[in-house]
Amino acid sequence: MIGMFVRANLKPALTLWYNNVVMISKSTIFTRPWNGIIDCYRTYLPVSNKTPVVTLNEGNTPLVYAPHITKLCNMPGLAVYLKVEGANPTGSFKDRGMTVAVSKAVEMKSKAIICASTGNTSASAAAYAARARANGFKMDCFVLVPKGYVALGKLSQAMIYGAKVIQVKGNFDEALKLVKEIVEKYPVTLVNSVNPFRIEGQKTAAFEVCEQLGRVPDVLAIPVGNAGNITAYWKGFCEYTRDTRPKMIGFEASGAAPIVQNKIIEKPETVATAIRIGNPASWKQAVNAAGESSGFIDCVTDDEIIEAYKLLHQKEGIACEPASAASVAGLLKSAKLKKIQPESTVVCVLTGNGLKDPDTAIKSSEQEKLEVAPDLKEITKLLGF
Ligand code: AN7
Repeated sequence: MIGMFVRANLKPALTLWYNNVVMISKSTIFTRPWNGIIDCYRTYLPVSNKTPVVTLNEGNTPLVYAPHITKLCNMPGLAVYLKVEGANPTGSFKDRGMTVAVSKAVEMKSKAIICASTGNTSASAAAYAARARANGFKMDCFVLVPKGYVALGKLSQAMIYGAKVIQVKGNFDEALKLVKEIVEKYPVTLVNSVNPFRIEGQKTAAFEVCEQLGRVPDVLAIPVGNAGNITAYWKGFCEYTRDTRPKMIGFEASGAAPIVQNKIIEKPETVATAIRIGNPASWKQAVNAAGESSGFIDCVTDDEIIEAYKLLHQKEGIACEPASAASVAGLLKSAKLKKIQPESTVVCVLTGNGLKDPDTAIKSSEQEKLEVAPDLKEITKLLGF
């Protein structure tokens, strides 16, 4: 009854469902549509049959082999895979957490959600609030974002999904402090990753990685901002299997590296605005994940981030936003320093979609803007023929 990819030590629900395919025997395969992470991993999540599931069919994102990055690491037997979380409904991993957080908010009769955000959380919250309304519930969405430091795609998402967007003349850390004060006094649910339901939902990405790979990876490389996602992946791996766990290696941007520097950064700065965070809410949990897994948390410069961002697009054909490229930049840095073992299977998490930040894409592309008359000769000359 067990397919070739399914390991003997998996728990029942995971043994039964391999990527939404139930393998009865090698010759009999039943499939059903993908209905999101709560549907697939229900037994691992804090939901009951009374929870009204608010979903956009998030999850089930591609895991893609990366031949060029594998080669660049220059280590015998190493293999690098990319978990493309930009393929989620609003273009980031936040959707995994938001489906659980908003479903639970609805279950608890909440009528409004709020978050502080560097952009992706606000886009996701706005979308799932809209979906809750579609399901017949009252659900307002309020988002506080740092003015001038949110990528264009994300800001436009929060606005068109119908959230009330408040641009704060301050940074993310200040905005988070404010929303924490607001939820103390007013009837509104906080959906930042300090909400434990967010972590529960996001841990499902670790389940998927193991299922898609057919094994637990040796190393998981991940960007670190507010440190919720590294916390969630570690929880997921710990729940998935007892005997093998990956080394968790997390990467902050060097201008916003409170964990690496072991101090709060009052004025964080980085091109990767998603992780422009100076006082991460899940700081301790991130340090714990790195420590328990024999991994580490390091930082990468903006130049290293942009270099990885360009090579992901140009040498792998895989799009992501700058913050996501921190995982690959970090892996390349670590491989060079021999902090990765040969023969390792490495998964880099690409947290957000490339279309989120068109400004940085255009700035980084170094393409000349070629403009000509509609003239065949002129054009073929430009093409080099
Ligand atoms: C693309 O949206 O914090 O370490 O407010 O958007 O779990 O914070 C975004 C974070 C990495 C870091 N990559 O994840 C927000 C927000 C992308 C992100 C991170 C974020 P955490």
